Amino acid sequence: DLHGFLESKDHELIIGGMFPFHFRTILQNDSAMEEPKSPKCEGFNFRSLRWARAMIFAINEINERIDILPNITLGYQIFDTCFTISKAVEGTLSFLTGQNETHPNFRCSAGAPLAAVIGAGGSALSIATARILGLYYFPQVGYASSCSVLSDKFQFPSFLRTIASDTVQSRGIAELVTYFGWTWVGTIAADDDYGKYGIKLFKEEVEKHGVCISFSETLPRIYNKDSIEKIVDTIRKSTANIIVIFSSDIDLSSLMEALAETNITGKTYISSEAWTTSALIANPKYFHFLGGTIGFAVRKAHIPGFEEFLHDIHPEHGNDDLVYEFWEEAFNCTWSTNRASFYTNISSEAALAGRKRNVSPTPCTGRENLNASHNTYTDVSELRITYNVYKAVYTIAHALHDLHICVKGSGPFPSKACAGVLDFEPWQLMYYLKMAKFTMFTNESMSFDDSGDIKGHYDILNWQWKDNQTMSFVKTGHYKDMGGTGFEFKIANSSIFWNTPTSMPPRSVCSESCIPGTRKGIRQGEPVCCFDCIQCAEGEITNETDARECISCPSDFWSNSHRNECVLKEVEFLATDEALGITLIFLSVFGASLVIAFNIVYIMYRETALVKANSRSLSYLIQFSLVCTFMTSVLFVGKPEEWSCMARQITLALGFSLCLSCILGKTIVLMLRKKSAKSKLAERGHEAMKPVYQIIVAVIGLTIQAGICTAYLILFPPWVYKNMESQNVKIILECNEGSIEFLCAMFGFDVFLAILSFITAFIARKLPDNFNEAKFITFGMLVFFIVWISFVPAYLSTRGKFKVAVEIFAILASSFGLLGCFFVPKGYIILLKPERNTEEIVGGRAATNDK
Ligand code: TCR
Repeated sequence: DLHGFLESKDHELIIGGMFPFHFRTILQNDSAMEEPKSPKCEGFNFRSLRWARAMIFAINEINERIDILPNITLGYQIFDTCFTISKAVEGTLSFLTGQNETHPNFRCSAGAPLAAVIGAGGSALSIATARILGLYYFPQVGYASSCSVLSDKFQFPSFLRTIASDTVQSRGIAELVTYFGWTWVGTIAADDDYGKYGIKLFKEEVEKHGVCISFSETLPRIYNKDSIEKIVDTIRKSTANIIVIFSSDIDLSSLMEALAETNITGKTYISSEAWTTSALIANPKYFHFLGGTIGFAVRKAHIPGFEEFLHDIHPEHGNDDLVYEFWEEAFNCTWSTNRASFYTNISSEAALAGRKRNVSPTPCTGRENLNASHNTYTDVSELRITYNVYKAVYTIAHALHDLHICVKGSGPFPSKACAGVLDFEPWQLMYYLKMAKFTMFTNESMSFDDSGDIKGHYDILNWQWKDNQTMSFVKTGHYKDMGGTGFEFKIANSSIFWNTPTSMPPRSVCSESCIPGTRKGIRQGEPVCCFDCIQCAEGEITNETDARECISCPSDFWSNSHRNECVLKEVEFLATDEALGITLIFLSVFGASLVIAFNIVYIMYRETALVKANSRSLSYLIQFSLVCTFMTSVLFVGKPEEWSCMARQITLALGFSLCLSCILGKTIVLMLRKKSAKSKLAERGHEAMKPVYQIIVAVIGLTIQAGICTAYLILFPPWVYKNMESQNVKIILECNEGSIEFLCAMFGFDVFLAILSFITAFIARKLPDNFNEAKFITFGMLVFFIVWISFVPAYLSTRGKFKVAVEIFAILASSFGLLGCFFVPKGYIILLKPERNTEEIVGGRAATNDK
């Protein structure tokens, strides 16, 4: 049962190795009736034979070198793990016991001490074996076990590896995904520590950058049609175009087989290191959907002399069953001795597809030419894990060498002791392994950090079609761990082949990003990357893409129609250059000029009876006040200013109060005259009828109003107010009246005067003289009331600049009303009916004249 590759020679130290020469163990019909046997394996793995050969090659090299372990020959002992934990544990126990109770596959020079173990391939196996070896602090150097938990030195104290932890790779893949702006990715993990931890780390990393996971699937450990179908279905249904797969090629093959039968295309796969350069997956029949795959791979190296060494293999030169099996697989023939059947009778390809191998009738001759056949074993174009194995051997050799050259008296161990190279304790070698520092022939410097890992350095490979029949892995970038959280990420976009219809990088987002003016609206129960874009409400904007919230515009601003900018609100007021404003100004100027015209007529005809009959100064005062009221409406037009706000209300109130108190004076006189005519108290009545008293009434009225106005201006002056509430899109520039109470008092007083005049005029209306002046005044007052009563609802129901216009209309209407009722009839007589302008007709009371 002992087999070895090396010619017999005395070996002083043994290095153990564990490689997955087979894909799986054969399911055994369990029976408790017989002694249990170690299960057989099936599916020959060419790739790991190359790895194992690299180990032997490195050992041979070291044995020949005189600078490393010059007088010591290394041997090896290699076990097949069959990609199964139980087999790996079995091998480990054999290493530790040194017994051949369990069957070792490769063994050389039994009896020599075992220095360290290289292996055991996949992480799950290494975790299992490292727990056992860790109990004895037995050195183990992994070459492909990259799972992050193996960095934990508390659990795995004696485990070192020549591959970086997956933390780095996951971070690198996350970087790649964010680099291309993919925010919607699916993940598939193998059902082992490698897949699960790798995807977990990837997710953690990628979620920091706001990427969402569309689906997470786990590949079944043991082939299961239903679960594979389910995964295929998920991939088909998902809108994610990027799928990250963390799995070994062996576990992945059944999924790829299933995918090849569907017509799912347009997906870009991101491969983890374990299947990036796998010949099993990079198969031409998968190319239509796997082309364009981007993968991470550990550094590769060209090992000089290794190719020749690989070819230097022949079953009849060594005496190992494995080589017979290899030969049968490579040349599809059968050895008459049928030695290989010890291991398997199902070929690798056939085994993977679940078919029975049809035993080839061609007998092997031993003269088959390995150079002519191309298989994974002889392919030296992608020596990556192979190089890791090579490095692992060198690490052990260097550590042994350091241990060997220890100078007595200055050693690292208690009381400065050294360890003997042929009788050291495992922990003593462990010490040197951790401290190992050397440079490989590739100039790569090797050293381990505290967790026994090396620095991550990955090539980023792109799967491209070469000559329409082979897949080539084109290096398009690299990812390098710089320690801490630093890294170097470079990718040459132009050299990437994308398997998309446009040959452009695929997009993979759940929802396209929201343009400025819209915000992200979450969809209940869906990942954050899936959202609806909702337009901002009026008055709110967003000026960036993918905004979460709209921001309200500042108070002077309003949103534009695209909702991506705040624009200054339009300021509204009754301007002097718009039609309405001009018309109103024109009307008021016209009214004022009419009044002035009457004034001129009065002056010109001042000696006529009619003018004389009415006290002249009072008439002039009324004319003056009407000019004032007419002109105040001009103050209402134009941009409101502090002064115009104050002036408009004051002049209006004062103007009306002057006008009305003059009229009141007049109507009082008329009323008294009527009374005195009745009561024959003519003389006393005359007293009261003196124009002076009329003026006094006017002055009193004006003074009271002036008092109210002053108090108003001092206590609560009106101010310019930007009204933003009543309309969103506009700022209405208006005068805020300050105190409504005072305003009411002012105009209330005017109304009070008007009511008094109305009453007095009404009483005096039947007075025959003065050509019915009282009647006209009554009528004028009525006009005044009607105008201002209708003003209130009109004013309250209008907005913005029309509010002001309504007020102007009221002012103009009442002023015209007063003008019309007061001066027009008189003017008519003075100008057109001078024959009636005689003392008799006017009333013959010259005494009322103010002269
Ligand atoms: N780490 C994997 C196994 C693995 C592998 C590979 C297997 C890696 N690279 C290449 C075959 C070929 C990386 C693990 O399980 O840790």
